[in-house]
Amino acid sequence: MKLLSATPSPYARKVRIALHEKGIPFELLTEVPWNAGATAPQYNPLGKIPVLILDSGECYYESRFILEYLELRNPEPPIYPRDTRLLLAAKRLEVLADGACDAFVLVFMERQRPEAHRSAPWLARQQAKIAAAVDEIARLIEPGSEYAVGDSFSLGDIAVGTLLQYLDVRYPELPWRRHAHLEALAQRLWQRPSFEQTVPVKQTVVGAV
Ligand SMILES: N[C@@H](CCC(=O)N[C@@H](CS)C(=O)NCC(=O)O)C(=O)O
Repeated sequence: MKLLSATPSPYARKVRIALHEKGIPFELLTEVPWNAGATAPQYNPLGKIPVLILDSGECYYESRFILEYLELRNPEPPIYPRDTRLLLAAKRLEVLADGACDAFVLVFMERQRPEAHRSAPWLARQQAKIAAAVDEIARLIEPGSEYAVGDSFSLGDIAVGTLLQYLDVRYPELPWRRHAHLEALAQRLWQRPSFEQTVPVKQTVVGAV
């Protein structure tokens, strides 16, 4: 199978980490989805990466849906906790982390505009969402726990570890490290080979979007 990806994308990274953790071989196709000529619309009507392209040509898009596909088709090792309470807790962390990334994508696009055309209230609105989501993630994760939920690596770790490193690359002014237990969790997660091999790298968007 192939994964259509972008180097800074936290959504694509979630999938890359899951593929790595599950030991599933794949070919990585990288593009800048915002640039003219991006191939994402050929595979995903929504025109977004990540897209998982199966050998049959069937495509799965939307990171949460791709992760569900991977878990259903390749249940071992699990990234979805088997305990319902822990599964819901992990999915809540994913909702918050994805939502913070969504808000940051809006900030990023707004910052692409000439300064005079930027909306300060819009930027503040999105930035407040990111800060609130990070604070809620910090509240939900027990200080001192080795993993985001329960006692094993899961979707919750993928979502939170990915969000925090994305913020470091794209939004370093956010002081998320004031949550010391999040910093400790992130440092542990980032040492896993699946995180080390997928560190986000900035891309340059060419032209107006
Ligand atoms: N909710 C989607 C978000 C994916 C997304 O926003 N991808 C961005 C790159 S990080 C993209 O491809 N944007 C191109 C566009 O919207 O045209 C997911 O989880 O997969």
